[in-house]
Amino acid sequence: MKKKVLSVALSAAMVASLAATMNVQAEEDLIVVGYAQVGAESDWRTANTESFKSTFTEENGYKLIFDDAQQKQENQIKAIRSFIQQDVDYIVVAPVVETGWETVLEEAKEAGIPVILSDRQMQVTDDSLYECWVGGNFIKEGEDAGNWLAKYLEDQGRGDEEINIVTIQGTIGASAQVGRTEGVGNIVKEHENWKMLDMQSGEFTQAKGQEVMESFLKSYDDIDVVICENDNEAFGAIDAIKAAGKTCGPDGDIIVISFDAVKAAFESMIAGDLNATFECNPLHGPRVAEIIQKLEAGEEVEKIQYVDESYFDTSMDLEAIMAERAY
Ligand code: GZL
Repeated sequence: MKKKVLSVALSAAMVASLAATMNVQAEEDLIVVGYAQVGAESDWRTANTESFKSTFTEENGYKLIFDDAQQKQENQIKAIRSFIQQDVDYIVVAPVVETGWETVLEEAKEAGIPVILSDRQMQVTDDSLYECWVGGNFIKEGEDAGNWLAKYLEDQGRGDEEINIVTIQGTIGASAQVGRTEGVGNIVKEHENWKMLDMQSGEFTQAKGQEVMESFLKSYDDIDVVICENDNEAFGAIDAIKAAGKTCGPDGDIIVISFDAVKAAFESMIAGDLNATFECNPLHGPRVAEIIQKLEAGEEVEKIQYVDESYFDTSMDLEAIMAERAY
């Protein structure tokens, strides 16, 4: 009997020392993070998910529990409740829409589990329900797009022309949709010769973006500009424009502007279809890990943390820029 006990003890010691040499932390030492992701609706979302999965690894000291809500708020709420039941160390949420979160955030607070918001924001009366938010400045993205259009038209000698615009919005109620629509609207108001003919949601997807653009083209025969609230909607809109026998891009009938600046958007600009895309950096994984490390160390964290963003258009050396980008 003693020999057996001895051999078990020896093998346990060997496993522990092997783990130590391989820098693999024991399960109980890992920081457990539950991530309630929106879905997999766009190239941006894919890059955002990859950023979390490549950051929150066991070798980096984390155990990631990942949930894809397929763009449904009820699925995200279910995921948060499951994270609470599993007593994770941190809950991270990319909220599909801004409202309807108070109850489940109260439950997380009750359970003593800190919540971090990534990407989109939540509207809550008590902002102590979450530690902080990290993401894009959506209103600024919209205003930058509007100002880019004004300069582009000016440079084309169309500064005083009557300009008809349609907008394919994102998921209604999502921060990115709310902010981009507001931002573009702020600039449209500054130009009395611009007319916003129509706005409809394309749900941030290519298929719905194409469908909405098809309906716009049937309703209006004089569209000059389409604003797409993400790149995937723009890809769908471009397909619809071409199918209707019209052209788009720098020398086309319709100017196409979008948001995100994913790799496929660079390819579309290089192909001469998309005019410009306004960046919304999806690489939130490292930023959230930095926040968690600060919280672990008992440090204060900024409540609102914007990521760095830019824009890209066909006047730039897009091949060279694309070669340097991470997504
Ligand atoms: C922006 C993000 C948006 C992207 C879309 O931070 O919430 O959701 O712009 C994605 O591509 O679907």
